[in-house]
Amino acid sequence: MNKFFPDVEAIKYEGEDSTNPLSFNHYNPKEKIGDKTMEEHLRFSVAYWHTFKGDGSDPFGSSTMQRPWDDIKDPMEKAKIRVEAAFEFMSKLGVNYFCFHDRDIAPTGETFKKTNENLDEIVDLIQEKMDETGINLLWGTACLFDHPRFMNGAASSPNADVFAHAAAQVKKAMEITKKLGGENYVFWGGREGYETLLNTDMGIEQDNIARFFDMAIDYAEKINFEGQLLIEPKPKEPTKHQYDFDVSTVLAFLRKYNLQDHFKLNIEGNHATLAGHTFQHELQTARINNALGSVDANQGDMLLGWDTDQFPTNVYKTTMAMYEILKNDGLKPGGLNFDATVRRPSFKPIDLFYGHIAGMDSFARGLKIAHKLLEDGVFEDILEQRYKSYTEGIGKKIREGKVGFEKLEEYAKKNEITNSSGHQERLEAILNSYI
Ligand code: XLS
Ligand code: NI
Ligand code: NI
Repeated sequence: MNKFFPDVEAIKYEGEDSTNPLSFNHYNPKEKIGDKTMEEHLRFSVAYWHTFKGDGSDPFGSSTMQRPWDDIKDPMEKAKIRVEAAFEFMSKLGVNYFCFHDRDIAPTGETFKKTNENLDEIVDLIQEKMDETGINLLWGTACLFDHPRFMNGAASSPNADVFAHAAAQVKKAMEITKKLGGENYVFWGGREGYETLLNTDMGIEQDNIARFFDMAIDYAEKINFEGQLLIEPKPKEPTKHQYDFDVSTVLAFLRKYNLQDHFKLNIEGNHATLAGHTFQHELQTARINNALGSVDANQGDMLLGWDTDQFPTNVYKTTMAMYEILKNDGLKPGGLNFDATVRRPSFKPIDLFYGHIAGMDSFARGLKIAHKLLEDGVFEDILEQRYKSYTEGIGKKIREGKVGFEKLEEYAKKNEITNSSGHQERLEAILNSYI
């Protein structure tokens, strides 16, 4: 496989001093960090939509990207060439996983039936390439936001015919995900939200989404799909207010409808910041609720209020993300999916390699630093000290539910309080010394 990116050979780890832009400085797949190799920890995945479908168009201008399939006109031919190029790209990059939406891999046909036939043909080709390269499917999903029929949402649409169509589409997407051995299935509520409450009944819409999830659980069981079901929170865009706003909102939703045992969350860096949180906040909120399933590894731009889906290159953020992931005992069967796209002026095919290499190296560095932080027990020791008052005396009684307001009043009357400093600046300096 050396047809579409002839100038690039397999990307290798060359160590920190290498200046070869087509090498890894940090990501050394077989190197052990603690008890697992880097590739086992990181489980990198390429997002089919950005890397093989993204053309650089934005609301102000048309496509800029130069891609090996540009000259091919026939949509099915193009889809096949994309598959071939994709597997050459992923093999050379050395990732073990990829993710797709149904509509990324195959073009829509005149009818629903024809669309599914197109899908089946491409899925067979993908299967062949997966067998040939050993690359696996991290997750599949359905695109329920591009087609005009989803203008008012999919499962949350006020139009029951749209709900039915969305169900049929997800049914098929689950089938192909299973067929390809997908390890997870993702639900991102593309247009599940609203533009104005003047025409929206949130109660009905959310009940309907929950019904949709019930049906998905039933169908997964029926076809014996054993992958993890994931929900990906996002606060806004494309709608003004998305129902899966952030981790806490999704957890509350799952609990209200008694769905919590069936889903984990797929957390995206840029979606966290759009919701007014840090990436780490969202990861930790999921982790402490036993719901951290997978990660869409990207970053936003602090000055832009939308989902810029940039490659994650901020080492502070990748470090704290890996810190949470290590504390979660990994992501498996989830992984780190680069839901990220090269900037519009990074239009050369080689930029696809540069983008992924930058992201992979940033996460590999984050992994090494986070591992060291944990090994040295840096923050663990600090936390232990900080919450010590709950391990003995009155604090222990509070934790164990042995005292109420009256006992605490008695205690408070007799005891003076001595507070300790949070030492935030000192902690930030310690973190710096590790980075
Ligand atoms: C969009 C989402 C999307 C999901 C998959 O903002 O991140 O790409 O990851 O549907
Ligand atoms: Ni995403
Ligand atoms: Ni996104």
